[in-house]
Amino acid sequence: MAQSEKEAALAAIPVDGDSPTIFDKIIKKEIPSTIVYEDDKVLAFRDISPQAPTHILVIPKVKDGLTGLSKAEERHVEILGRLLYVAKLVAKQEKLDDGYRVVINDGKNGCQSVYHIHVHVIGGRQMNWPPG
Ligand code: TR5
Repeated sequence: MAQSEKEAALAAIPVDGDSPTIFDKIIKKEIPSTIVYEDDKVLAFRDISPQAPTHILVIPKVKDGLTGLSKAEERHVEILGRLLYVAKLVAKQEKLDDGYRVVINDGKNGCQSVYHIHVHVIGGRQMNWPPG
């Protein structure tokens, strides 16, 4: 049986600093992904296990210690802003004109499974609140 998102998150071992994750291989194009946006600093690609008709991950190309939001420092302010701006750009590109959800999972309780900061852009259906 396939591992659920929650099981994957609980099983994930947080990595420190700049230790590589699967996202490094996606950035280097060593493993395939469906890229929907790319610039010199940011990559956005479709989530392999979509939770809605549109589910995109927006990541920095250079992690610079930013394994998750809780590790953010002053030097990360610019890239954090850029990740959110690109989230907006891809939502527009995907025509999520009726709205969408932007999520950053952090740590075990936040169900983070990949320790390279990423912004989920999820849309194409009605979201619920509160989240589970
Ligand atoms: O749980 P968090 O917030 O850490 O989100 C990590 C996300 O990465 C999940 O939604 C996964 O489905 C997604 N993911 C994991 C892999 C992967 C991916 N998205 C695209 N391509 C992927 N590959 C090739 N390999 C993964 N292990």
